[in-house]
Amino acid sequence: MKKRLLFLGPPGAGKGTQAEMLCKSHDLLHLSTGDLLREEVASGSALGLEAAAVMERGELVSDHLVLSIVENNLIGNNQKGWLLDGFPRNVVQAKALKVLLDKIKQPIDGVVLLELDDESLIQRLLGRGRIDDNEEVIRRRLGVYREQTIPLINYYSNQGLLKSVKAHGEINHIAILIAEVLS
Ligand code: B4P
Repeated sequence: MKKRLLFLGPPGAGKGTQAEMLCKSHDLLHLSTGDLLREEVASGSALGLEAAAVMERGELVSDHLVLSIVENNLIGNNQKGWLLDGFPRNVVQAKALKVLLDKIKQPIDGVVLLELDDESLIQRLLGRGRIDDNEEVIRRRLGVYREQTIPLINYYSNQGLLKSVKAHGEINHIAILIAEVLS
């Protein structure tokens, strides 16, 4: 199975849910920029306070902050592979990631796009109820996804790396579909 992976998809598509399962079963390092940012917020650091306000509005945290978090966690990792969940989220982040991965000689070998319709996304996120999971903020996050993250679909598809998976239905069924496209 491919071992250096990205998960792309709209908020609520299940990136975090599926990434956790796949990383456990295949001993991959799971790097979720959303989780790492929430840890930064919980620590009460100055950077965390800045990130909290941005996340509560449903916007993207600065590329600089996210990139330094990813770099710190990827360099020195000695697991068999890694899965970046929710990163990159725009073309600037994708290009910076390429520079980093070229430096450490660990190219991406697969990108999984989880696809789900807006109404299902909204229902899932309202059901979870995190601070940024109210309807107004969810709609803003979907807008940010369309404007900034969707261009990455062509970016990775042009490199022959993209595999799409329909992310509706049972969690275990989706996990099987993901394993199939990565085998
Ligand atoms: P993230 O933490 O990445 O969260 P997400 O995209 O909203 O959720 P995800 O797709 O992982 O959904 P999940 O599995 O949890 O981002 C939050 C914020 O952090 C962003 O808005 C941004 O501000 C900031 N951020 C993160 N990365 C950034 C970056 N690179 N640059 C800048 N800013 C960044 O699933 C959602 C719910 O659905 C859960 O309740 C789950 O249980 C449920 N679910 C999952 N699969 C299901 C299924 N098959 N059926 C039914 N329910 C399901």
